[in-house]
Amino acid sequence: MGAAIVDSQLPESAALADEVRTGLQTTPKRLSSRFFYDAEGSRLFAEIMHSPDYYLTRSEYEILETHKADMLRQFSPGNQPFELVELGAGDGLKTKILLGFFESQKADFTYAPIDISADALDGLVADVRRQWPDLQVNPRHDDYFSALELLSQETDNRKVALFLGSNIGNFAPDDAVDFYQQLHDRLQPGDIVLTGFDLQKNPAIIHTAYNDREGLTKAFNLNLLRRINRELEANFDLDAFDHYETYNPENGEARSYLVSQKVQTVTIKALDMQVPFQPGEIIHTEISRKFSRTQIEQLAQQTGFSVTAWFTDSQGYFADVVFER
Ligand code: AVJ
Repeated sequence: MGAAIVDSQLPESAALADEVRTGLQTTPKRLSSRFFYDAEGSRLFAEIMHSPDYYLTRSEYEILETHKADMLRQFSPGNQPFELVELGAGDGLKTKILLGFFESQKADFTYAPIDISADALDGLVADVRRQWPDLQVNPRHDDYFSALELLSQETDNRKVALFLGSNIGNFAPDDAVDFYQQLHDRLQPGDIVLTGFDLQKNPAIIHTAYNDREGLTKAFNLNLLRRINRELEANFDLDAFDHYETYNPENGEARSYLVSQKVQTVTIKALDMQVPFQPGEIIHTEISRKFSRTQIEQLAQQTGFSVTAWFTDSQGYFADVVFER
């Protein structure tokens, strides 16, 4: 049997308390998207990935299906063993394309999925172990930053870090540079990072992806308030907040907000806090950044990586890019 899930005992509830205490006392109010992924949030995100308006998942799925053989050649020239480490694995929907193909080719690799959602990770690990009982799986319940440690562990095998799904889009530009610099510091020469970048495109298409007709993105965004109600004994009235999305094609930033529909005061008992809202006042909850090819090449260059492969879907909506250390 495989090893148990390594849990860093993230004090997630303490982190949420800190975030809410500072974020709701700042002007404009803000809460980090990292707190979206409780059990319900992970479930809603899985639904978003299947929704017709959220093109990102379909585009990346197509890329992985089409280029899985090229990717294996990149990761494992001459069949050399490698360690696949996935940052923010989620339910692994897309990664399973690679795992299944790599297994069918008898590639010599191990798989270390890392995710902040214990529920998503448990499901993924159970699935992977059922489908490929011979694959060595080393899961870790953790955030991206602690996951960097795993990448600095010295081994003889090449490390291949997967950072799929445009998770990179949640970083502010400076934080993205900082993160790749940290990856560069921890990896060895020859190691690889495969990143999924959502590309800049017709702004209307992007806008709709975060304003889907089924209201899934709205439910996903509002779920953050439900989580705060439950974990911090707050009394947010979910009907008194709306979802609002902007996309700015000048800087490639999609931004999500929660909007107070009226004058109201929310009580957060666990923090002994009262939070007043004006009508129309926002809480900024997420950045989902879209990239140009030039920006991606600059990110690699600024942080010491070389771009060794560039895979895109037939519509040119999304790119999975190989950076080599
Ligand atoms: C999981 C961060 C890539 O930003 O597109 C989906 C999350 N937010 N709909 C994204 C999300 C709203 C998603 N990422």
